Amino acid sequence: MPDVTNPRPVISGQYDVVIVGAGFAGLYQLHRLRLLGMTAKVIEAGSGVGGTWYWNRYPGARCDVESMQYSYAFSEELQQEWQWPELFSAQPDILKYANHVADKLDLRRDILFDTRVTETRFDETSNRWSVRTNHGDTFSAGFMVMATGCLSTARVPDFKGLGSFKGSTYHTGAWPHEGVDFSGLRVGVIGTGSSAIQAIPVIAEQAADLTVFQRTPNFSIPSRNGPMVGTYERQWKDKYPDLRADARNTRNGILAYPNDFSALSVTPDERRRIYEERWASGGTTFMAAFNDLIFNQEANDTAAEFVRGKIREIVKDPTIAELLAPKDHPIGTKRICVDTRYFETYNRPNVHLIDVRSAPIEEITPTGLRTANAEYEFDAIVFATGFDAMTGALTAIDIHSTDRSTLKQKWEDGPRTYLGLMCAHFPNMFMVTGPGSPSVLSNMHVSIEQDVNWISDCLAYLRGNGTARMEATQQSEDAWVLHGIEVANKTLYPKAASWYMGANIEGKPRVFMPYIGGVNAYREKCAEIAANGYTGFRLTGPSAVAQAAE
Ligand code: NA7
Repeated sequence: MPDVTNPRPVISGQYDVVIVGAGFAGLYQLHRLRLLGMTAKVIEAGSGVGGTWYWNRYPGARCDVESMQYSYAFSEELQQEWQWPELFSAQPDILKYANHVADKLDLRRDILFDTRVTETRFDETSNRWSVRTNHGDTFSAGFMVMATGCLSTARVPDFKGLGSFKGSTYHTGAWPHEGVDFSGLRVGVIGTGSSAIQAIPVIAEQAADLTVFQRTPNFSIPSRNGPMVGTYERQWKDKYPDLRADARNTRNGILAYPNDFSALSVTPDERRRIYEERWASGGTTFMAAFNDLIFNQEANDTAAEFVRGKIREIVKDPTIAELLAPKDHPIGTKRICVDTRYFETYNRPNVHLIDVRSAPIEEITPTGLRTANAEYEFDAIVFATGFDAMTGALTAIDIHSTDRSTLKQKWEDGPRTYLGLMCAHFPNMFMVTGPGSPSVLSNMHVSIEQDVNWISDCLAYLRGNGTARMEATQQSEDAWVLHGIEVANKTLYPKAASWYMGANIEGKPRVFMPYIGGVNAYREKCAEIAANGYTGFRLTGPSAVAQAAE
């Protein structure tokens, strides 16, 4: 039975490609397929476009990559005409941009909203996917492109008593569209990741009283956000094609003007001067202060200690400052946060910090929550508890392989892909920014365009060569997984219990999921594989695209 609250007539159809998700990846993929003359249907769970920026409407939500860089590069007209109001745009502006792109390219007519893909099966005779939705729709497609996003499955820990709370509860990743007014309320926020760090200063200004429950403190750098300055915008727009190309050739797809020398190669005074400079300019590019911060523990310690020193300077109560100063992971090995007056917020009399590492949350109660130490009463609880990152949206769908298992079963011990783009035994299924690609370690727009361009070129090649079926070989997948582990182990990243490692979900295997070799190296590898006729993939059969078009 369809599990929908809003039933509608069942739909069916045949397409060259079904795209799952209408975030920035799905929108661009649809555009590229249209340019190739292929038929495509996008299936989207939300009522609108924008993906992450459709769902994450919590107060203070904004991108931690500068907007001049966190935007599409594929259209010179688009990048020239669009004006970002702030350096780091807020969620409503980014969503406005996604809607503008959808309107400008007339994308909506091929998007099915309010619909979730629930099950997909590959028919080995026709070499086509059958795609089912929660409304009972069935679609047939030669290819599937999973543009499902890396942080799209919001997750609330399995707290005892969840649901018993009489007040209001919210998750940052599924925020009510009408907004929430916390004025005069006693609010509890659980979590201190990026979302909480952005939301807490804003909620604190509204709420009568705000209590933050912190398990692990995070490193955060001030964003120095402000209104977009005309001359700065002009500098970008005048040289956009060159600057975009430069960004694609960096490790993480962000122009950060890194210093190409070790933190240990300069005197302590010089090191401090460089950190001060980066702290003053703000943002994630702090980590580009030296070239060995993610490789060398001793170098990393200097950056971590600098930031801990800043926290101690900002937060007036030394006990709270010490609680907020991260000591359990190297800086940058959990997603570094970017904030606007986060640490300053703890100087407010209406804000309290509770350490739930030493006294964990034991139960959500009808009136609030109870930790091992005390009971707290609230009118509202905000779960800023993150996502089933990178794999959650894919394993939530029953994607059946050709060897009678599902993707969820295949990935029981951690995700396995070739280039993050395809998996063995899942023919004709592409992933945009899948696990095993740089994805969340990069400027997502850069990685999305890279993957969508590669997939689109590949589909054109398959059509041109009369190929109906493409699949990663087991051998190439195994080799890529091994390479991913080797590259990760050369860095400090595996030292952190992060969502990159699946460590935020109890029972999720601890595997470093994104590819940390750099977007530049990854791009070259993908291009080389394509240029050599898609090495590591098995290509067979008469053209599925041609068949669908007949
Ligand atoms: P994150 O970064 O996964 O943060 C989730 C937070 O919730 C983090 O502080 C967790 O602590 C905390 N958490 C999770 N479970 C619990 C329990 N059971 N008790 C107490 N605290 C808990 O998600 P965000 O939404 O903030 O950010 C995700 C990404 O979105 C971000 O990195 C950017 O790329 C954008 P923990 O650290 O696990 O101890």
